[in-house]
Amino acid sequence: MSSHLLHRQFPPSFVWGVATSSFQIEGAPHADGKGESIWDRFCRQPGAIADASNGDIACDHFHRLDSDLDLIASLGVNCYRFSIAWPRVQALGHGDFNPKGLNFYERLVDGLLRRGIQAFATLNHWDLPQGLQDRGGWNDRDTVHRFVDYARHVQARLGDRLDGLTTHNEPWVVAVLGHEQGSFAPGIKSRRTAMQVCHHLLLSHGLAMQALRADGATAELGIVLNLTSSVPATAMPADIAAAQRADARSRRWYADPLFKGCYPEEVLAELGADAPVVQPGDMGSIAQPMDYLGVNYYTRTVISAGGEAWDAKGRGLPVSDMDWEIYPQGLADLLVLLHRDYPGLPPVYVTENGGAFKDQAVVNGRVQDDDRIDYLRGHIAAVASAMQQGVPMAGYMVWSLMDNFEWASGYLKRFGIVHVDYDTQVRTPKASADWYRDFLKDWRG
Ligand code: IFM
Repeated sequence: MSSHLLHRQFPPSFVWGVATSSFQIEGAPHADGKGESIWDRFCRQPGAIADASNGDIACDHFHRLDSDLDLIASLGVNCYRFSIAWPRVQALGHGDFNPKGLNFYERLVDGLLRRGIQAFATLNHWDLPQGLQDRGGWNDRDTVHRFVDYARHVQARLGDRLDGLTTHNEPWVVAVLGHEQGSFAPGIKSRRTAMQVCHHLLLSHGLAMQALRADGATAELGIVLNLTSSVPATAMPADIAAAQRADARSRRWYADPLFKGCYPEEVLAELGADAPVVQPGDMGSIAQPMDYLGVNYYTRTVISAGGEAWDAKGRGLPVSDMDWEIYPQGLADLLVLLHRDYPGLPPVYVTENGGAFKDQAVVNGRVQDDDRIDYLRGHIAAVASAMQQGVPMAGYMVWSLMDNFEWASGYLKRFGIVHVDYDTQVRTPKASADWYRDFLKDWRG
């Protein structure tokens, strides 16, 4: 479908945004008494980050807030999704809150509202205060309560001006990459720990939802999951069963507790002694009604019973610079599956979707990233298709506003629709930014 017709598939109420996160763009690690985060610490471990970089400067967004807000407004989006760095608000994650810490986010939110843009804030996009990690981090049940206090503190100051408030971004990443594989902060390698961390993240989500509501929340409240569509490599029964197991581990392990109040039995059985300790009442606390579900989708996962990796690139299938297969149909399939599995599914935002590509250098003020335009157009069409199949879609947000610190890949991968020159901090909207702006202009009519 051409972009010209595609925009007509979306109602006037649809939310269109761009997304970022604090550690990936802000820099200013010590400004106004900010504390150390687990990512500040992790970046200093030799070999942890592909280009040995860190988040000390990143996109210097902290010092370029006003011009970055103008940049966001210039795209014509009606929403900006960002995250709040917990160690800015409470240096250690326990004890005193830092009254200066929220000034930056207050300026951010007020600046968005002045420009007619909705503010969608995330409380935890992975940069946990190191002071909490020193006490056991997400593996320690007390962190759950510290998170609830932090959530309430943020809401008390900003809640009246936020349109959306997300508890956690991608609990799978924190649990599995951070605590099982150890490739992300805090770099722990224990499945047992990972599963307990996961439970504590979900529990803190549920308890924070309850507390925020009790305090009179006006923003929409929800959580963001990174999900994939798990498909069997062949029609062989063994591959189909393996894909179902993968789906249970990667999708249902997170969504079942949120929407059904229980972990999938087959995953609990598979985990055995590594299953998390769940206290009486926890599952009920987790399963709070949500105003929305955020879904981050980048690629599908193809599963075979033998466990062989699916080499999309080797098979000549399109891949991004992360070597993730580009498969928009997987987004539609995933959204339809969520709608089928969870009756009463709340409105769904695609809170992240986008591609890293080896962009050409800036030539005459242009970066011609046609592959990213194709990626975005294909996935927006998949959202339209899901909507036609009855999924209550509410919005779509591009990952990312601008090139930024891509975690263990450092600055080597570029996801932005705006190019960042890290030597000069000059921002150059890519062709994909122009495409998105034009698309939104057509949609507004
Ligand atoms: O950059 C990340 C983001 O922080 C979380 N979701 C996936 C993106 C791309 O890897």
